Parts: sequence; structure tokens; C-alpha cells
Amino acid sequence: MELTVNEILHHFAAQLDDDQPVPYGNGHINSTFVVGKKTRYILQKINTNVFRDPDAVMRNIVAVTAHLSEKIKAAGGDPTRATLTPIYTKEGESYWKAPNGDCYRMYLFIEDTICYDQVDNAEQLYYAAREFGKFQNMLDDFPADTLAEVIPNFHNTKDRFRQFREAVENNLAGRRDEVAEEIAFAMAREKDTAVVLDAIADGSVPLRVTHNDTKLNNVMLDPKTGEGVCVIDLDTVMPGSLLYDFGDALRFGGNSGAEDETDLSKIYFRLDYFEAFVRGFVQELGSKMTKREIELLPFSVKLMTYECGIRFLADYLNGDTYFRIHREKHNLDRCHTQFKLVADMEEKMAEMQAIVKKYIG
Ligand code: ADP
Ligand code: GN1
Ligand code: MG
Repeated sequence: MELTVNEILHHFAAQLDDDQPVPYGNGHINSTFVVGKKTRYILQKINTNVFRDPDAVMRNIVAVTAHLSEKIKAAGGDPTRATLTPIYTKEGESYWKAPNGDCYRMYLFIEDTICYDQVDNAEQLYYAAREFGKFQNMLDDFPADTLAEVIPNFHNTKDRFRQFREAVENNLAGRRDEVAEEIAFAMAREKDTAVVLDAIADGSVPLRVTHNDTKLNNVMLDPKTGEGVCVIDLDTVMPGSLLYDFGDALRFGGNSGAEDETDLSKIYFRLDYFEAFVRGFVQELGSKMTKREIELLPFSVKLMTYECGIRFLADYLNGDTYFRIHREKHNLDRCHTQFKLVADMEEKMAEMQAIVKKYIG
């Protein structure tokens, strides 16, 4: 952190018995730290390159967590565990903007939970699906038009493709020739980018309030019972499609390996994980899904994986300016796993459809 730790911490109304934040977690976007001993807190520097309007991000989060908190209380739950609790600054703001423009926020640390960067059994997917499903259920009556669109066109796959094509044309980092094969793989699937958008446009897939970043390390589970505790990383809660949340969760959770695995022989799409997630998701949301949503569940996993793959590839072509990288070619490695999964899902699409049919439709 560029600022001294004390400069940052003393702005927050937290009960701190320690002043040494330690880097924490594996998110690609914000910088996350844990601080405190008896009571622990998450301290995050908001990535303002990605979130251009941190004020709007925090307004969304305050409103969404307040809504969730009421729902959780009404159901007899503990809102300090079942949703994020923002810690305000001493001036009563939901984040602190430093004189140099850096933005920091704090949350209560949700103790006795675990989140997985890689899945090791189907049950984890089942409980994650239920937790994401419950999350969407609780936001069912949230006034969507009051939410700011913090990253415009976040899952607009046609626009993501346009940005990808622009990255190819601009060739900012001079890496285009090296990735000709990957570019061809992406270009060959352009027609897929319209499918969900067309369904939203013709009304067969409704817009809902969705999480939009349902990667498995954004859901906290109870390590003893295995059950879901809380959905975190609420930066991208915006109007979207249920298919985005379903597809993105399985993009990450259905992967047999790590998102950045370099040995591609280890990467394939796990139908057993897919089935476990479908089971949990249908249990929570089955009665709400439209016919077209159900039909598109398997395709949405391929679409979200493809979208993420072209985002990683575009970032590689642009010189790694969006996703945090930890080694050379990190974004290219991530792109490779996503494209390997896309190809595998194309082979397994009929089996994926049969699994969905087994549970609904
Ligand atoms: P990013 O947007 O960079 O992914 P996240 O908000 O997902 O940032 O935080 C990164 C990681 O920090 C999470 O995957 C999780 O492990 C941990 N984390 C975030 N918030 C909390 C919290 N309130 N309690 C416990 N752990 C948290
Ligand atoms: C980012 O913030 P994090 O690490 O949970 C990204 C997602 C990508 C994901 C790929 C705001 O998620 O859209 O799917 O990386 N978040 C943002 O791992 O762009
Ligand atoms: Mg995250």
C-alpha cells in the first residue's frame, strides 16, 4: 500500500487490536487484507481502474446488504454471518477516499468459513449452488432500477467480443502473432455471443438482480457441515440474467483443475460437478425459471467460459492491464484453460442437457 497503514486504518470505526494488515485471498481485482486479532476485518483497496465510480459501487453494496440483512433477520438468521457487513468510516462514509484518490473499505471478517479456489468434491458445488440460489431469491424483490450499472455491459457477450476484436486489431503489447490459434478459436464462435442477448431481447429470459461474479471463491461455506454461509464480492450485483450466475459458477466450479493450470491434460469439464450444481440450483430456483432459461442452462456454462476466455486473451493482447497477474503469460494460461473447457463442453453438451432434464423440464 502506498499510504502508511495507520493513515488508512484510523479512518474506520473498527475495534482494532492490531494494525498490521496481511494480504489475503486470491481475487483478481481488488487488493484484499485481513486485519485485527480478537475481531478480524477485511480491508480492501477498491480497484478503481476496474470500478471507475467507487461511490456507485458502495451505494449498491450498502443498499443490497441492507436488503439482505432484513431478509436474513426475518428468517431468524444472523446477518453478520449470512451477508457482508460494511464498516463505516468515523465520518459515517461506507469507504474512505485517500487524498491520492485510492479508495478503501472494510467489512467484518466472516469467521469459521472456507471458500475454495479449487473444488474437491461434488457436495461443495451442491451447497454453493444453493447459496447462490438463495441469494438470488432474497434479491427477488429488490428494486433493480435503483442499482447503478457499475461496469456497463459486464456480461454483454457481443460487447465483450467487440472489445476482444479491438484488442486483436490494436495489438498493443505486440503479442498478436503468438496467439493466432487462440484468436481463431475465439473468432470461430462469434455467433454464440448473441444467443442469451437475443433471449433477453425477446423476453424469454427475464432480467433479474444477479450477482454476476459467482466464482466459487465468492461463496463462503461452513467447513464442518459443508453448507453455504454467505455470498461475498458484491461489487458486480446488477441487473442481469440467472444464466450468468449459473454459467459463471460452473465455468469455475466445473473445472477439473485450476483456472490457471498450465498442464492442459489436467483440464476437463466435470459432469459430476455440473450435476451437483444443477441439483442445488433447481432446488432453490427451479419454480422461478422460464422454459428458455432452463433450455439455456447448459449453453450458459459454455458461454460464460468462452466470455472469460476472450477477456483473458484480450487482456493478454492489451498488455495485462485488467486482471492481476502473478507471472508472465498468466492471462494466456488462464485463456487456455477456458478454451479447453469450451471445447470439452461442446463434446458434452448433449450429456449436460440430459442432466438438466433429469432435475427439471
Ligand atoms: P476480488 O474482487 O478481488 O475477488 P473479494 O471481495 O472476492 O475480492 O475478496 C477476495 C477474497 O477475500 C475472497 O475470495 C475471500 O477469500 C476473502 N474475503 C473477502 N471478504 C471476506 C469476508 N468478509 N470475510 C472473510 N473472507 C473474505
Ligand atoms: C474477476 O473479482 P474476482 O477475482 O472474483 C472478474 C470476473 C472474472 C474472474 C475470473 C469485476 O473476479 O468477472 O470472471 O475474475 N471480476 C471483475 O477469474 O471483472
Ligand atoms: Mg472475488
